[in-house]
Amino acid sequence: MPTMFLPSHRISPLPEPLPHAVTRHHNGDRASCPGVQGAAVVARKSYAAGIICLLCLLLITPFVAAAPKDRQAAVQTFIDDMAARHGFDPARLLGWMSKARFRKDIIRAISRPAEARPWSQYRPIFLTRARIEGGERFWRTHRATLEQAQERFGVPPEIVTAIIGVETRYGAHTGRYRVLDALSTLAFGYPKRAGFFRAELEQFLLMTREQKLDPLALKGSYAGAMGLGQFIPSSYRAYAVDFDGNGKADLWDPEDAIGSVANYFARHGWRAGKEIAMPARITAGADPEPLLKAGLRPSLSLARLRQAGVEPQGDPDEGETAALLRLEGIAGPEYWLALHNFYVITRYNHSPLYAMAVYQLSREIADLEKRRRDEPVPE
Ligand SMILES: [Ca+2]
Repeated sequence: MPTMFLPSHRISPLPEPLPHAVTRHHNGDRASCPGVQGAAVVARKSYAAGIICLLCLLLITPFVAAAPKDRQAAVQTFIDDMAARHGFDPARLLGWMSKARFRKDIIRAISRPAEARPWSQYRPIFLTRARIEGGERFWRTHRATLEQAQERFGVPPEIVTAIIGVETRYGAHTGRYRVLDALSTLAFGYPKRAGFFRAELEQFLLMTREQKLDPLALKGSYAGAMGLGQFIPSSYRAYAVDFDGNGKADLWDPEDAIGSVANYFARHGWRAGKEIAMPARITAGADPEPLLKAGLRPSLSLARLRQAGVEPQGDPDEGETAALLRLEGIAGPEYWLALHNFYVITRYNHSPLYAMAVYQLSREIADLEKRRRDEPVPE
């Protein structure tokens, strides 16, 4: 059973929106609450602090049983820090954190070693008939929004659609974990990535305040990624846009998700109308190893690649630079030129297999969309 981080001593309704520039000071009315292992609890009035302490004491038993002392202390430090730096009401924060549940299944999920699947096994997960059909349907349903996103950000519909398809099957699976549970569990129960997830928890609380969202209500992946495009909180704050203009960037809403994914790509340097990747052939006797070691950044000129025996199987723009990739395909090694826009896809997820899956899915979706548009089938 999931266990709590802190005792619940206050029912917190929707977060009270606070302008994030405002920092509240509590000089003079800081009261120490022994119920939270000596950690300070800030209250505006001393009698309020007294009531809080009393409630802490009343509810301490399940908490002590549930959470190690160092975790309680880390949570309290986090609360104090959020109050001092961002002007959050500490009692409200304590209310939220007391409802956060420590989930061992999240620790297990993140601790699982990443499987190094070869491309031959990775590709069939994403390049399925259902996902291609789903992409064409998503495109048809959201055609106007996808076209607006292309106009504004230069990112084509098939790329935005493929990202949303790979991440969440077009919104069908946006995550079943409460984001507050996921981020709290990883921030305070997974030392290996504690710094990263504490920063994401901070971003999450800032984001819910800015967007007037309930931090207890939002769900996402076990790592706290949210919405159709699975943005972590720092990305949400940096790249989410209110694309339908209703005053809120809501990444569970397809229109806002489409605009936000396109914005993410634009901000990471997507070049409109440019190629992404193309197959390459290695001429007999050539040794591609040194070129493969150059990494994912597109740092090799086409002249250098040709000189080393790499022949692009396409018509690349001669000004482009590329990286050379080797993937273990069903029929043996496949070589690919990964161009600048391929590198941009890896800014969304660093795996070259991920980027290749997105690229190939985008091509399949675009082909199907074109066929259906040319020859509409009766529904
Ligand atoms: Ca919106």
